[in-house]
Amino acid sequence: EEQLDSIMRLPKVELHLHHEGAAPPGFIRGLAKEKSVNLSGVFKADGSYAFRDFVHFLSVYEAATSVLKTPGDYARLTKAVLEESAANDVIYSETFLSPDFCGGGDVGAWREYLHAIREAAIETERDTGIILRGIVTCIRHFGPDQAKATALCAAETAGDWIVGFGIAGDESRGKPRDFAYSFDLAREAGLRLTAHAGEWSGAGSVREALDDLKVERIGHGVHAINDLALVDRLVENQITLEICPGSNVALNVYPNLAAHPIEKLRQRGVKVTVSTDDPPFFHTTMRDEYLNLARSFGWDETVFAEINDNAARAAFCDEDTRSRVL
Ligand code: ES4
Ligand code: ZN
Repeated sequence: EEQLDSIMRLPKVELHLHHEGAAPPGFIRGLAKEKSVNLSGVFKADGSYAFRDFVHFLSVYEAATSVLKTPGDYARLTKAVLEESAANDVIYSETFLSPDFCGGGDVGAWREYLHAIREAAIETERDTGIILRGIVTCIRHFGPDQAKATALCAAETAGDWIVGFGIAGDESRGKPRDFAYSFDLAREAGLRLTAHAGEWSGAGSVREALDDLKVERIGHGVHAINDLALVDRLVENQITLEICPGSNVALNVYPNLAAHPIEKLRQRGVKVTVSTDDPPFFHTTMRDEYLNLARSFGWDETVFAEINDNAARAAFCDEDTRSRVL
């Protein structure tokens, strides 16, 4: 128990966190009340987020985040999110941000949202030490045209603390290659690349993300375990997986943590990392993730040191920043 306690309190690098998806339900409910927005259907009777499955989750997510209307709202959200992460001993966090939710794809509005988020992050870094970097993310089910607008926003704001470009959303819609233009544009602007793949689709979607989008990290990627030649490729090319075990169990990708392939992938030499995805939606925190992995797989501090080192090395920040979290 004493050992679990010190594992829980280890400093952590988190690479896969959706900025709005980290909003505590009480925060969203409070904003809805202030703005007289009706959020019926978003919450269960106990106050937690209500959803049946992943596609329903995406629509509840959009409804909940519709109360985030101004750069000031995002500043408040950023403080709430980073304070919660810091309370879980997270020292460095990369969050997914979308112009689709922040200004509707207009570059000028997007800049104002980013400025507000950045100011709030600097203030929270001063108070808690936590470092924030941003990954601009297009939404797959909004289609390739909207993704191009997102990539243009990303290219315009690359550098400083905006370090990456990615894709999230409904994996059943479209193909990675439909988004290749946007990823090329982001890469040429100097952004590092990651893509959600292999969460809802099979190992083939991970191959497509690598071949067609040329990403260096994969969000989830857990279904790679069904294709051992692909696993070898991930090992050889040091592709890091942003694994979110609690999210996968909450959304029933796996029935329980014992059935989750994170340990098999790690044993085969894949660079695995641990993140929370949308923590209040999935009733998890970084401390919970660490505790549950220690309990399910018997991971000790040496294993967590390896996991966290993988995350620090795969972080999209500059080398000075990396040296502060290694
Ligand atoms: C997601 Cl678009 C989006 N938002 C939050 N979490 C996600 N997971 C996959 N796509
Ligand atoms: Zn995600």
